[in-house]
Amino acid sequence: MAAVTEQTLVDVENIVEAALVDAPVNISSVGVWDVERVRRDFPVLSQTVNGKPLVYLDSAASAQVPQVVIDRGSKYLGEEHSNVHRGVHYLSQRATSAYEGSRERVRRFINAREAAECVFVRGCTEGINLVMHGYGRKFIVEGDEIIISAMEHHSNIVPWQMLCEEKGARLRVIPMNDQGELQLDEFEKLLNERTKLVGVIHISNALGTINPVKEIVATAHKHGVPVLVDGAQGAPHLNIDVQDLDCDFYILSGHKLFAPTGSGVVYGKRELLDRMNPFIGGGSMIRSVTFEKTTYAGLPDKFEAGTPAIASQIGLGAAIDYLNGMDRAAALRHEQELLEYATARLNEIEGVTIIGTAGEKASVISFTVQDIHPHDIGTILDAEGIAIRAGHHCAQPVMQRFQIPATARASFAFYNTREEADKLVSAIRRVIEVFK
Ligand code: C6P
Repeated sequence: MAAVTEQTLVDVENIVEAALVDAPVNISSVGVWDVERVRRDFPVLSQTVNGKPLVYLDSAASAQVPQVVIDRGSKYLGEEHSNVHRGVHYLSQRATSAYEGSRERVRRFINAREAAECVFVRGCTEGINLVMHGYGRKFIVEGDEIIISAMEHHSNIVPWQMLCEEKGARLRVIPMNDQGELQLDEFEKLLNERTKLVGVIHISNALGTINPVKEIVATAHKHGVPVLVDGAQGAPHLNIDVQDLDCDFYILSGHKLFAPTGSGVVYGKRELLDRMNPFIGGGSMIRSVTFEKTTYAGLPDKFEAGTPAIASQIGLGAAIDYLNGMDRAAALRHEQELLEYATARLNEIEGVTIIGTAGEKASVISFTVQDIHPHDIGTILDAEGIAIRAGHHCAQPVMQRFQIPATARASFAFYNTREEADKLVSAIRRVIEVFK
């Protein structure tokens, strides 16, 4: 690999700036949410499924991708395809510029201090594992404690359990109430001099709860404990400002943020990332290698061994441009209106129980219908062209807390409509008829 000189970095910075100036902006800010107009940006939404117009209510699993993101990926593959950070040739410089331009877009989107604090990973799961290996394995020892919450996704449970097993550390869990809200007074009691990390989900994928992350961070910091926020569901539904939250790590998945799969980000404060061990070893993450000793590159390269998912990460930058080009406040308001509307209409149906009724919720509705298995609900809805998710949502402890095996889950994005909520409600009524 060619050594990265200061001149190369200056060149890349210049090209990145140029790429940012060219960023496409395709939705004007008008205050009123024109959902039909927005839907036309998402080609996948205009198809029929099982002879019915697709009603896509599974954006919490993977959000759909707008045409501008598809076009940006095609442009890279068709005109710029090449490896990054390696070549002195034209194509490699263009690819590097686009890739680093995407990082700068991420920086602005989450308001990180510097782009180097935004490490590209393939998704939230890989991101949390990066922190577990880089931070956890280096700084957590026998007898230490890690605090997570009762509503974590498996990806913010299992890595810490693996670490606890390896190190002889202990996992502590912030409990939640029957509404699916964290009990913060209990959290405060769990913090002590053995606590080395707090890991908390921003928005629960299984319940929709929006957690008061800023407050959780402030409480943990009073005890000198860093906080990792699982932002897989937070970034699509909230404006994220990592400096305001003051979190130490914020992890997000691109495919939930209208970008391709294989993209994602670990934001980390420089002072922590600098002190952490690399995650995986290989090319691109080194300063020098001899058989006796390897020294590592600076941020973010230290954590980006091997050829990254270039097309996907460039797509993430395009998705961020797309979000920046819209009236995001109106989009988020529209999602909240859908949440309220669909919640009220589902509550009208006898036999429907909504799991997760927190005061602060995002547009994710988990529910059960009598004792009908959610997989049956999902299958019947699919026949109507309605895509929901059914199962434990990789949050089995949430299911255990509510003493249910699974839920049906409808998750709404800014491209969904009231009519789609109505179709969901009618279809649930038909499910009940079928099982009568
Ligand atoms: N939740 C859902 O349907 P990956 O798969 O690595 O991109 O993201 C994992 C993840 C982590 N945290 C939260 C809060 C999540 O919601 C997810 C993914 C999907 O709810 C698939 S299980």
